[in-house]
Amino acid sequence: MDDITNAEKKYTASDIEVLGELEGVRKRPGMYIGSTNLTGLHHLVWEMVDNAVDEAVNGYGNRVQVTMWKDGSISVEDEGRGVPVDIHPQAGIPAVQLIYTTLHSGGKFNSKIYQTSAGLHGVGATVTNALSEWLDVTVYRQGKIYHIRFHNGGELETPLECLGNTNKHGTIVRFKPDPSIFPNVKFNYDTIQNRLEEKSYLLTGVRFVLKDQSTGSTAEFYCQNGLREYVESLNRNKMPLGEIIDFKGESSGIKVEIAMQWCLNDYKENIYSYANDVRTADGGTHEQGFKSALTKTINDWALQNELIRANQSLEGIDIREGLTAIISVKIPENKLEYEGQTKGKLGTPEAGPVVGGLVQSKFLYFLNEHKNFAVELIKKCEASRNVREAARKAKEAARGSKKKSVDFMLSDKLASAQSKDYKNNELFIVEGDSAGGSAKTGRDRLHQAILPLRGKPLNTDSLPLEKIVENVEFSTLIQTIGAGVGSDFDPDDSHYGKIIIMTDADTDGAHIQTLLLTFFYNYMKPLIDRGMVYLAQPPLYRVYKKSDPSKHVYCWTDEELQKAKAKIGAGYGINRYKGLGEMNPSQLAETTMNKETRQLLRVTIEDALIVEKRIGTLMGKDSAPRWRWIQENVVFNEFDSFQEEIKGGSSHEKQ
Ligand code: 1YM
Repeated sequence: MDDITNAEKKYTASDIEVLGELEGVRKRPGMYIGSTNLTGLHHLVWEMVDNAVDEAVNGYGNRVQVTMWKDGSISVEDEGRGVPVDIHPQAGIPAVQLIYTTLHSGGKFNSKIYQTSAGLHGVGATVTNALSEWLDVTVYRQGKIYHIRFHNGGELETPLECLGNTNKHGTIVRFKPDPSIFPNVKFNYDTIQNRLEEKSYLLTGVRFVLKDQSTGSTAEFYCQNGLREYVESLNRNKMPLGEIIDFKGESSGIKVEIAMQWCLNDYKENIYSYANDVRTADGGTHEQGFKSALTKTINDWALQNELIRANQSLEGIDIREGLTAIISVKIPENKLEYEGQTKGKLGTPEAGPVVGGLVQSKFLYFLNEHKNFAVELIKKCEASRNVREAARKAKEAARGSKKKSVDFMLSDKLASAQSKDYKNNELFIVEGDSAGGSAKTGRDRLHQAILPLRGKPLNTDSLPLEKIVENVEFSTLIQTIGAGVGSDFDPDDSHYGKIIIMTDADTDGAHIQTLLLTFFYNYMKPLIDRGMVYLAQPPLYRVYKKSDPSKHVYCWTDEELQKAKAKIGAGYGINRYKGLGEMNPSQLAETTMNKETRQLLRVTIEDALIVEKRIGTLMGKDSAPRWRWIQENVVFNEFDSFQEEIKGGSSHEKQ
């Protein structure tokens, strides 16, 4: 303990350096956590969860708890060895203090074969500290309880102290994010819950607990069958073809685990890959190895069993339609490579052949053992190919010789933009003919096109593409965008840089938004990934001066309404807009369409995985839970730095 009291030392050169590093993180948070929107905010939690999980993976403790507190702080707790507290020989300060205040201390303590931390390699503790109003670390280690506290972005507030004896071991980190860094400091229960659930599938045997002290909600995730349960949960609301297939293997020091299942009423490929338990959203060598081996194995088997001829081989894209697959690889630190700036794409070359070899041997064995299934699967792949070819022919026909007649066919509904500068063109999909009329009159003809929708669009979830192309509204939309559909969709061909959904601000409008977003998500997902889909934001009120109505203010929220009333002063009148149709063309243009004055919300999907899992439930007959879910999970934001989440009900029950 003497050592620890010595830590209350005076200001030294190394302290100045520390402050410089923390200041660096505060100046450029984006470099460390990507952004300061909600994704960045939650990154702070993932860093702490990863540190706790690393400890469990190394065999110390098997329970990780996250608690959301009423004061807006959050804590992460593990039952590991406790962060070391002894004085670091060179730095002369307790190890825990060093770990939480310097950017390069992590590596010195981390001597693991498989680096699992999501990107920050042990500097996560410092980054979280630097971006917090305050942060408390409580360590239960070797029979003692220790505590240290930082404030104002990592400044030491309470030096390490010993609080007494204990027979527990582990670490609790509690922190409150700094509101001067994050525009929105409210943690989202669902986001955290989903991340913990995902972790529980990857790390079998670790129990994850989430508690929200404000609402009393709790969730617990524990799983023994790993990836099988993961696939099961993703396919919960679908019609599977055959059972879940899984296999494991290891070669060249790389461990591989795969689980997969095809579904009949899903038309996407749902492949989620991980390297050392961190999601590789952009795939990489492991995913590539999986895909090539899958294609080869199925074609070889089909050929051998005379189900296809030599020149008729099936394409990967048709084989993967409706497939849900989880690929998890564990790669030793010295072989771990990523491609590009982010950690989204695995680069380790050996991972390809290791995964591929495993799939070829084990999946071939499986097909031989399950001949009926194999025959059904190949039939399904052929059906996918036929549909895809029909769609391609239709697209070529539309693009090529028949171009004029397509324009003609569209012309009665679509008011097209004059410019051919596609990137700067905008397509407004407008609810109702009357609003469509106003929008046509009020728009910027050079760059804005209007496509009015009559009534509710078709619910496209689980519908085969053939049925969707038969639907007039959707076939018009597909042709208007001009970039194909489904596996054939190429966002580079889009005739519009922004696709803007403009509906009334009521439940019908919300339902139409959901139905259109479902279609974009299932059949034109790259549009969402590239941030090309937006929701228009018509104002809810106009407050004007009765004696001079040219003096007026538009309001989008009740708060703005109160301010506007005060601003206009005595003798004000209020228009409450129930729908787009209540505005005249110039009002609609000024408030909702004009680039200079409108507000747009960009649609981004925080985590496609969450959407995938939930969308089946969402697209049921009852629209209320669906809309609530969209409100809670789809983040609508205009700029990356300004992220607004439209909150629905406060319930957090699992759907
Ligand atoms: C809620 C957060 O950080 N637990 C935790 C962290 C560490 C240790 C134990 C630990 C590691 C080692 C030896 C070792 C450490 N993390 C770091 C760094 N929970 C939480 N529990 N003894 C204890 O790796 O050898 C350093 S120690 F740098 F990654 F942050």
